[in-house]
Amino acid sequence: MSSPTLFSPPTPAITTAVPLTKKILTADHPTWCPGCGDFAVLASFYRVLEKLQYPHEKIVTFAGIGCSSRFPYFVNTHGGHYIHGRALPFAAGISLGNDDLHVFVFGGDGDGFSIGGNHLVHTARKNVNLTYVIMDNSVYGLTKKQTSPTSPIGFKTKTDPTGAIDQPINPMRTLLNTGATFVARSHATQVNHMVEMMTRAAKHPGFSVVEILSECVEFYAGAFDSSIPRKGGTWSLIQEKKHDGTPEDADRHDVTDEVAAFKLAGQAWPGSFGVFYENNVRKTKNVLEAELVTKARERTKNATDLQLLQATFAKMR
Ligand SMILES: Cc1ncc(C[n+]2csc(CCOP(=O)(O)OP(=O)(O)O)c2C)c(N)n1
Ligand code: SF4
Ligand SMILES: [Mg+2]
Repeated sequence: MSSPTLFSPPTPAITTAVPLTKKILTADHPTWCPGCGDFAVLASFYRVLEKLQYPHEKIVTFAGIGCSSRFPYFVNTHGGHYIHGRALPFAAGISLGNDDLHVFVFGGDGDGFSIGGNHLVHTARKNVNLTYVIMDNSVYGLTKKQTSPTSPIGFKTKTDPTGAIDQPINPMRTLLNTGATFVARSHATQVNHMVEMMTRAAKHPGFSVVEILSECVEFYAGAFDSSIPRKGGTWSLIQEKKHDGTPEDADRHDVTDEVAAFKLAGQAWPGSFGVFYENNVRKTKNVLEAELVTKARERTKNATDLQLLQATFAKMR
């Protein structure tokens, strides 16, 4: 299970001629436990792709290791299942080398915030054009209940049998701090909301990230009940500014205001859901690299790669 695999979709001829449907996009039978929140994230992602109708051969789904990271197996697109915590640098390379692809990365709270935390910071700050979906269940699910970086203090696990003692990270503050240019939060019990957040993230030019609270029914049942209305919880949606000149608009959230986003991120648990931050001004690394290449081509008078190599060897003689 934990050996990394790179794979192409099982269907031999992917064509852009037929509209993408859930049937076409379904690759394998999900092996998650019955009731796992990740099923709803997958169902929502099918809907996102049905909505966006990207050319099938231009979609890539990628992941590290974890229950949530099995995601690409269940989506019939190009993709890969890679090393725990290392999906982002690999996916960044895919995006930077093939700017016409739509790159999606999936993972868990452990994969993203723990072992892959450093990669998250650097992929985000570079504003690589890809979408990262973190399925946060506040536990290590695949390895059967260890404390994760989002487990609350007191949560009893195999690594903390008397209850977690370390301060958990605040995912929204952490993501905002990385320099990600699109940061949103959703919940696996809210399919329409997930579809909206993932669609906006996919359309965002740059590094977009959506944290989705997705319950692990096996090892942390009830973790997110406080944000599920039918279980007595509070579902608090971020009201975004409409710029309509009405007095009530003054109290709405400006998604371009980083300070306001940090303030929202500091709310008491279970906090709010929606888009915390969106910056469409900062250039992506994809664009910056393309500019570098263009300038270099101009400087070298559009010499071919072979000519450049030969010139370099000639200098070394
Ligand atoms: C380099 C490496 N370290 C540790 C592991 C063991 N391991 C596999 S998944 C995982 C944590 C999974 O937790 P999370 O990322 O939250 O995903 P979930 O299973 O909860 O969806 C760990 C520690 C591994 N496979 N590879
Ligand atoms: S162990 Fe938890 S996260 Fe993993 S499939 Fe089962 S319910 Fe989902
Ligand atoms: Mg987890």
